[in-house]
Amino acid sequence: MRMKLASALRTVALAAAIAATSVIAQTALVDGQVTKIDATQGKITLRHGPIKNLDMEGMTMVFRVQNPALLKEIKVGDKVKFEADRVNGQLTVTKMERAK
Ligand SMILES: [Cu+2]
Repeated sequence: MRMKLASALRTVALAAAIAATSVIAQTALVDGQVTKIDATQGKITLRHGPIKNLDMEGMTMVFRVQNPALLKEIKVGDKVKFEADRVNGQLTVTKMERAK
C-alpha cells in the first residue's frame, strides 16, 4: 500500500512538472511599463523585463510598433504585456495588451 502511494505521488509530481514547463514555454509575453509614446513616429518607450527571444535583460528602451493603432489603446504609465521581435533589423513590438 505504501509503495503504491509513493508511486502515485511521483506520477502526480511528474505531471505537475510537465504542466509547469509547458506554461513557461507558451508565455512569450514580456512585462513592461509605458514611459513614452510617439504616435507620429509609431514608436513607444517601454521599461521592460527580460526578453528571452531577443536575449535581452530588463531595461528602458524605444521600440517601433508594428501596428500603430495599438498606441491608441494605451497611455504613459500603463503596465502592458507585449511581444517584441527584430523586424527588418528594427526592434519591434509585434503584440501588446494592457496588463490585467
Ligand atoms: Cu531592451
